[in-house]
Amino acid sequence: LTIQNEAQLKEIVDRLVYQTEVTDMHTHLFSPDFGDLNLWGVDELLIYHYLISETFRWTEQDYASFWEMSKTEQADWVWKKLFVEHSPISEAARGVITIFNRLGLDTSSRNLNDYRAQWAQKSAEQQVDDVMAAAKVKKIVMTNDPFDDKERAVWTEKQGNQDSRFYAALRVDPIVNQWDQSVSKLNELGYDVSAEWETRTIEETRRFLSEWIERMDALYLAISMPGDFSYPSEDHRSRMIDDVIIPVCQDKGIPFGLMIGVKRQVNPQLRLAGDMSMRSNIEAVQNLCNRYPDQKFLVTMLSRENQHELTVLARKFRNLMVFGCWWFLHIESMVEEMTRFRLELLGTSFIPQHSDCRVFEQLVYKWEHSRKILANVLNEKYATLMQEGWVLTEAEIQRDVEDMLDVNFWRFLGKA
Ligand code: FIX
Ligand code: ZN
Repeated sequence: LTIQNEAQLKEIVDRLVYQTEVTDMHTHLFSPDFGDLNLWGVDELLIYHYLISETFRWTEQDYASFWEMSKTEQADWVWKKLFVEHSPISEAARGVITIFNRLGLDTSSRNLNDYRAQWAQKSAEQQVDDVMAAAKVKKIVMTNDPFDDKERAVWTEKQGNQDSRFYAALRVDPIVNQWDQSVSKLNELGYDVSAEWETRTIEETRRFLSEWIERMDALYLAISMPGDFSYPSEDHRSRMIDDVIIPVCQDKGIPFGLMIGVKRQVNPQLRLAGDMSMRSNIEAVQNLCNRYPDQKFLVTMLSRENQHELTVLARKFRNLMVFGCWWFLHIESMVEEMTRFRLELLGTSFIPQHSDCRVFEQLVYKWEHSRKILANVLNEKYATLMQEGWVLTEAEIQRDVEDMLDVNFWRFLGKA
């Protein structure tokens, strides 16, 4: 079925982009198997760290007294400052309103206790089903950390993840970025490592990763790197990557995911909300892709200034998959800019978005806001092709959209 005109094109592109079920390849969500690690509900939505840092801009209140409050009190405070005393215009605040509206709440009432009462009628399992249906997300990749005592207990003492819609990604930040603290933790878990970088330590750290990849059935190893990450370098990071991470990834046939450009804790008083972005040196990624052509790298970067060169680099290395508009880039203007030049440089061979959700209902707004932009940019690109006499079919557009929202990720993993 060929597309006849631009009105029909728009109907088809919008429908496909809004309806195609997504694989969300990086989140901080958990399946209901993980009990209260699965965050959901209106209070959790309001105390999302993005909103906490925005709220503090409107008050002189000291940080400590905020952290001493109960969750409900914190949520009341965020609601008052960001939704009552000011309009919820920022991306994160607007997102809450999108969620309320899509889940059928009356956004005009502004009555937080009514919203709470409506949420109280749900179970975690029900809400996970309803939100995945509303957001049209079919597969969710979690962020999994064996050093987290609560999470580890679910994997080792309970059933682990039994929900086939959820997948694991093994986070390796501590062993790469905080080796000194990790040594004792690994010892506690039964791995014979020492602070010295010697054969036994290397073998045992490999064994740690291999065993946890198997236990979790992890799709990839993941890390966030500071903006000053350089590779190769005479430092622990390069040693860990060369001697442990890459050999294990190669052995298991899984990608290494790098999220580069964080400056952690520029304001520690804000806790999780206290991190900043930082420009990075793209050569680290170039050198990794070059040294390990058989190893796949999933990469996203946090500063706007690195985006264009990262996309150009993906033209040079097929083992590099660019993904998502991360964190402070997950705002309308940046998603639009990045999606546009990524399409212009790479065609459809990238992963335009991941949600990074921490609270379950956020899937609704993060995906809807991004789909809207993707649909607009795609409409424009297909329209210019049609103007040149190129004949498009609905099936071709469906293929392209499915690639970007779902299949590119699995194909890169060798699982599609
Ligand atoms: O390192 C990460 O995976 C980051 O996404 C998080 O640490 C960050 O706090 C976040 O939630 C960003 O969206
Ligand atoms: Zn994240």
